[in-house]
Amino acid sequence: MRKVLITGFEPFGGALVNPALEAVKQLDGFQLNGGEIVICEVPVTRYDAIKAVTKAIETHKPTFVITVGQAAGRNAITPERVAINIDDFRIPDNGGNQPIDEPIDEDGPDAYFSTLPIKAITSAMQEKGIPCTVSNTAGTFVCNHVFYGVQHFLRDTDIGHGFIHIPLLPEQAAATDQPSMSLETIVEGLKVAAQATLDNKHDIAVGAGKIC
Ligand code: PCA
Repeated sequence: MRKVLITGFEPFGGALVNPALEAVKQLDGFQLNGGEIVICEVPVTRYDAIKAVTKAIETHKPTFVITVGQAAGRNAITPERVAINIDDFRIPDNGGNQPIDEPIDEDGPDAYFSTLPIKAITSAMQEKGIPCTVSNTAGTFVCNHVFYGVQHFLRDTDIGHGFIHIPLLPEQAAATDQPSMSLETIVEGLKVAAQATLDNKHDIAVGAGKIC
């Protein structure tokens, strides 16, 4: 049975919930066509976050890993294309760390691309009526940090990994002008992402480019 490890971050920045953690809690043990979802909770703390995911990889021995985090301001589920080798935290993480322009790995390459079929994932969600677009930046906070660190850890393996950002929940956005998405839609979207990952050994050639 192939396993897809889906990880979710704890709340950060003073928030009481993180939609990523709420969503993955509902995905534990979900049966895919030809696989099963396993989950893990990840601290929003530099390096501890990478360790939590690599420990879960060693425990579960998944075929694929999908790391998931919240992105305030996004109006769709957004599979990330690229992780960059930089920590530049606008706010302290949950461990009080606030690096500015420090490399995540001094000896690592500048960037890693997602090894998930991000276009196939995006198309599969859109076909189900779930708003989903490819993102070309995972930021420079703990989500990008984990995306980069896990890609680096998996660089010589055939385990696929990528990061998906999700919007705020309606209750988080209620008193703001931020976009949001229901937990039900986010959970469904991540199930579709996991299934599309299992179903697409190679990504599909669909344009998702952006002009600035
Ligand atoms: N989002 C933050 C870190 C944890 C999370 O869920 C980010 O985008 O970096």
